[in-house]
Amino acid sequence: MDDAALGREAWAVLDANWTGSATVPAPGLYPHQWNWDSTFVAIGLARRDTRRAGTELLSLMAGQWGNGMVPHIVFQPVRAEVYFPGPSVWRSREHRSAPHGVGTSGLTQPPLQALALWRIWRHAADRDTAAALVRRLYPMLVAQHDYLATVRDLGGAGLAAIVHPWESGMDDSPVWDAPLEALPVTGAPYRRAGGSCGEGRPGGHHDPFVTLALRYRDSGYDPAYLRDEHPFAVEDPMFNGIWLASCQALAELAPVAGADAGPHRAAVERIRAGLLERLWADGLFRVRDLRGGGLSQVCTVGCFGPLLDRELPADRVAELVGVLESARFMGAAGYPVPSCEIRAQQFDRSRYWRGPSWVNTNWLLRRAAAVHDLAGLARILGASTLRLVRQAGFRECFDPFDGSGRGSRDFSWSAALTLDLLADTVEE
Ligand code: 2M8
Repeated sequence: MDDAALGREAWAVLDANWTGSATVPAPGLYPHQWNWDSTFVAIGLARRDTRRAGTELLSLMAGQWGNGMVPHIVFQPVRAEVYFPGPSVWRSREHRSAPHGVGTSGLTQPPLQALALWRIWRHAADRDTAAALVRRLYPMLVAQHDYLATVRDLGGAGLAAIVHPWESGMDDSPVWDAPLEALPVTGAPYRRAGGSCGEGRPGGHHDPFVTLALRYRDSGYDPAYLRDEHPFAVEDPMFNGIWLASCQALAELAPVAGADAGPHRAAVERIRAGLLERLWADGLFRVRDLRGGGLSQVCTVGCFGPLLDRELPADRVAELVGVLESARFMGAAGYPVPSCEIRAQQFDRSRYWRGPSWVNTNWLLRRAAAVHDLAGLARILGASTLRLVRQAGFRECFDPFDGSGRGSRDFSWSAALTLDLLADTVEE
């Protein structure tokens, strides 16, 4: 299939998954708006349709809570209970800080929105529309970052902690196994049958996910409960790497919004220092369990998140890229980048976030390669990602050895980021 035909197919997927104001991740299993899915979609739309990219972000931010948190799901009014856990589980409308016009989850996801806005700004043909969008979104993004820097600095060292595996976006990653196993057992069952990577998502395994969500909800989504009692609190290098890149983006967008870039630059320095001091060990960034488990041993694609920092010291960049290109990750996979280190005991080529390759993480690593002027690596990542979708379609994820598709079909971020890759030559 030539590039033009692939691009048309990608647009058709995005149009089919468009609700009129937002794009759902995939038909069927995911009928609502997800935080980072929508933001990847906005990145894909950025070069061709500034207005629709803006609408996508604005509809997500309509779910923002008064405390600044941007929820991981904004529920669509129709088919609200098709997805578990739906609005009746989260009960966001009962919380004074949550928006009342729309139901949301009570958790967040990687804060990619400022980076997406920067991409929209950078690529927009219509400068006035883009500038107006920046001015509108900027205060919302500042509030989001303030929330992360205050309520979520559970380790007290400048990093944001996640309080549920769903917040990472990499739900079943083996890095959560140890903190989840340490949780007290309770009877809150995960009720969804099947699943997107249904072959790899046994319901029982997700019971602790429900327990954690209910405990946080029943605290009244209380910051003091998160700080003092919540049993899952983890500093994740991908979440914080994305946050850092979004702070760099806000620093560049601040003058467009008539604001001072200084606080964003200070945040970048703070997050970088936190990453290097707290998460770096044995040549990689690792996940830190704040509830006593220390640094994780298993390495996943999330360990490369801080490569998104264009000012990461060159020796760290070289070490990380060495691991990424080695047989532990890209070097032994036909279709990079596996979501878990291949030689790890926990690696599973078909199980959701425990081995398959994903378009969104490939895109992030490709951007990281580009910001460090690693043109060869960026080219390989772009070309192998396009090879995956050409051969298997816009699937949710892919077998890293033979490239076969896994999980949902017509998956929005796979289609949207394909558009970006098709439009791109190595940049920055
Ligand atoms: C997956 O997560 C949701 C929960 O948020 C689920 O499994 O039900 C993850 O792959 C996540 O990264 C993604 O945002 C979401 C929707 O595509 O699905």
